[in-house]
Amino acid sequence: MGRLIAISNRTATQSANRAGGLAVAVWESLKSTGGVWAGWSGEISPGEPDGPRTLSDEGVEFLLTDLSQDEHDAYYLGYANSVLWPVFHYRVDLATFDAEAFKVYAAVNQRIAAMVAGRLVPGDSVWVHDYHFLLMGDSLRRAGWTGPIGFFLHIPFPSPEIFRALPEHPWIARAMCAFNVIGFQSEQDRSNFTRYLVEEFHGEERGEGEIAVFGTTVKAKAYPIGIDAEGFREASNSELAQQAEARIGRFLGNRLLVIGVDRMDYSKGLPQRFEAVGELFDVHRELHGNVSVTQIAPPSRSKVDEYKELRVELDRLAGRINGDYGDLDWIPLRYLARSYQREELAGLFKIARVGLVTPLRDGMNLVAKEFVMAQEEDDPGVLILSEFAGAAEQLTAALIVNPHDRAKLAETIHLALTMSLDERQHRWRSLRDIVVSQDINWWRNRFLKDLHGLQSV
Ligand code: ADQ
Repeated sequence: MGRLIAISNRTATQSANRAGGLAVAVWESLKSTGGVWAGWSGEISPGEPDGPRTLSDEGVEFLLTDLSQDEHDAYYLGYANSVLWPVFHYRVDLATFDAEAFKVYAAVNQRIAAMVAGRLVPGDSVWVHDYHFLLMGDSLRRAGWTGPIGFFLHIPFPSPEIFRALPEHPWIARAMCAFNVIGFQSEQDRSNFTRYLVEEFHGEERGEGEIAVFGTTVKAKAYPIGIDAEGFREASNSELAQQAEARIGRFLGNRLLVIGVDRMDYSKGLPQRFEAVGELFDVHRELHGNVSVTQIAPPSRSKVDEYKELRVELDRLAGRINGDYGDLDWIPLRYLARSYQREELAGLFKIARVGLVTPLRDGMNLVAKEFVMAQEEDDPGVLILSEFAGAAEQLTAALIVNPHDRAKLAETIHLALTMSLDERQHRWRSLRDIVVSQDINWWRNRFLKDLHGLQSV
């Protein structure tokens, strides 16, 4: 089998970026297949970026480029994070449409394509990741590469009505069809993309996910991403996990722990979650002093204004709940705006009675799967999962909620806190079976099988 070449904006050489599910997943898959990982170095160069740098780590070779200040502002902060991210998460209202930013976005796709194309040899397969590089298939073709190119979208693909809000949608769709295989997190995303091509460009579905459109054929399928399930279980039994358990245990006492762990992002539904927690304590006074909610949410992409506003909003909501109900020896809602190591999170998940995973939109959400793997069979916690997370298609034994329905969410937390051991075990076993059988290797193998099936293109 030829080499695998992965292209993604961030690469795992940047430890600051390892809080993202993308980095964890790609790193795991590249390490096990051996490969090359191309992307942004994380550095901004004062002038035009120099040629690429290479380095290697644990058998993975990195091919990295700096971004110019203009590229960083217009491609990364601009088009990717202030247009595509909000629109693909159904927040057209938050998008700052900017035709100039799109030009820079396209130019960065082309520049990185040229950097990678020069290194490709026949037999290689290219695997492009995420919304930063929607045009990469087309850019690589223009740079002369004729071999297989797969693409995996880690975030949702919106319904056609929302996608059409993007002024550049016809160009993006046409460029995406230069990929041979397009992977989505969920059936919902796949069907949104297919429906768009059918409605807008008279695409024809040919079965097996194949769509004939723009004079070519593209394969669009759902490949729900998994986690390193056994690795996470081990992490939950590690020394660091036990230390984290002991530390939070001193604060918890006999109280039940409800935990949420998310990057601070408006897609994660944190204000709605905090409001539901407020409602829980408004309605269920018997829980006062007996339940502690801890939300861990480290800021990310913090240079974008909406995230700063979100932080202010969360501070306000947590202040209200703790001001109303907190006592000398009880803080109802603890909110920690910082990052923890994977093992520490695993330890916290393990002793939690309830995991709150309630994004307004999420491609998959790996925290839901990690929470499941950290539980112990003799006393498992309950997962509450948003119907708008890709994970909801697989994790049907979770308590599935609409995160906008504050009263229902509050009642669902109550239900989870009072659920019998028998039901908790029953639900958890079926969740565990899915997370274990559909893990990161299952995801990678399914995708690469389809990509490698194309060696002859
Ligand atoms: P993210 O939006 O980053 O990923 P998610 O899938 O939840 O979301 O992955 C987050 C990862 O970061 C998890 O491994 C989690 O443990 C870790 N993490 C979260 N908060 C942390 C904290 N406070 N400290 C340390 N680590 C933390 C994008 C898409 C998702 C998709 C993934 C993978 O938005 O929908 O599931 O890619 O495809």
